[in-house]
Amino acid sequence: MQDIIQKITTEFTNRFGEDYTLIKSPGRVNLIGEHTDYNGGFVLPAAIDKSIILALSLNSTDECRLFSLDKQEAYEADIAGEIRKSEKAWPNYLLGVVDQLRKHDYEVSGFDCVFGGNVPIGAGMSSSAALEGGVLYGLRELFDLDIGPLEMAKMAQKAENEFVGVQCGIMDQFASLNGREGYAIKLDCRSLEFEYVPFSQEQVRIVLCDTGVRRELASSEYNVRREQCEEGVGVLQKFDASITSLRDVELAFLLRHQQELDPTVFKRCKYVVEENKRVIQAGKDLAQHDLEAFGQRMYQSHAGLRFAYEVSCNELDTLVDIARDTDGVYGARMMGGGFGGCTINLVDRAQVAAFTKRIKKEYAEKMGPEIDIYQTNVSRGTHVMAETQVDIRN
Ligand code: GAF
Repeated sequence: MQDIIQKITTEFTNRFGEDYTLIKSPGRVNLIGEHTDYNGGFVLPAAIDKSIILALSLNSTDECRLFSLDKQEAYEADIAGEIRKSEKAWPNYLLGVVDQLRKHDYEVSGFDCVFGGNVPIGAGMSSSAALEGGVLYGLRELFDLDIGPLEMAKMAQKAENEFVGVQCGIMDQFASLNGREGYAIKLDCRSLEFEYVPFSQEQVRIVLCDTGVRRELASSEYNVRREQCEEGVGVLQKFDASITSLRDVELAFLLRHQQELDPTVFKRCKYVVEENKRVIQAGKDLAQHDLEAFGQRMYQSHAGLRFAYEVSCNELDTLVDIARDTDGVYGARMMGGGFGGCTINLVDRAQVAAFTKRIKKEYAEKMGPEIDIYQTNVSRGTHVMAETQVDIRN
């Protein structure tokens, strides 16, 4: 990370000068609770030690001057009037945030920003939420805006919905902005009430296995899943007007109304209703340090995502199958939106090396390519690292 910080500060200094605020904004893992956030349900994510770093400063113009270190690409946008979407994808993550600030009547004018990081793109670790939250946090600092953490998460989510076009829920932005070192976050995505659940990595490590698969269809299929859930709610509401999301639906009620639902919609709804229950139980398992029980729920979650929600893929299933057969693994499942990206594995600390070796070898034998494996630590959410170049160590 130190080398990335150095590159960003050097690039910023060369392009825009020596005054900047440095923000660190983490990616996230999700222990359990997939595709529940936009259904008003529960999730159990945590911020991690892979981050996007942003250097920002005011420039007293009406221009946003942006530079992506990873792409080695600059972009300038006039933000005097309405904020217009860029034809390139990456500037929209930042412009979407400026647009949200304007829509909420916060005064924002021109700024300079250089950013880059080590959250693998498209791997399901939420590099996009890290960027959105990071730029929002940075602009809050620069313009001294009075925005609370919950409002920030909502605005960062909206930026993605409206400027990037993925109808994501709030989990990723919330986790990135509000993470705490050594804790997972049990979040009620409807009320935004949350509690920090201690997640000690003394006994267990979070290991991410990256299939390397990045599929275009991920975002279109994501939006389709959302619509199917909404269709289900629309039907079920006719039988109980108090239902506003799948969060309100009991399994027995759903089963009673199976015939009224399209079979695919029924499958999707059933998965969500069951996953919500699992998150609540898994939160208790974690609080009681019952990793065995927690891990079993991860496998159940994966099976639901694979067979009922149908957002997994052969590569992810293969990784979970190998993990299940490997000593020292408490649980494994696909993580994030699906169709590629990573599996999350809870692995006994003493067995991590053996696990890594075995999964790399078996995956390559079965599927061909080598996979990337990351060990992660549960870390602090978005924060200011330094106001100038002097202190860039934390
Ligand atoms: C993506 C989305 F951005 C999240 O809001 C969430 O829905 C997740 O997929 C699935 O749980 O990461």
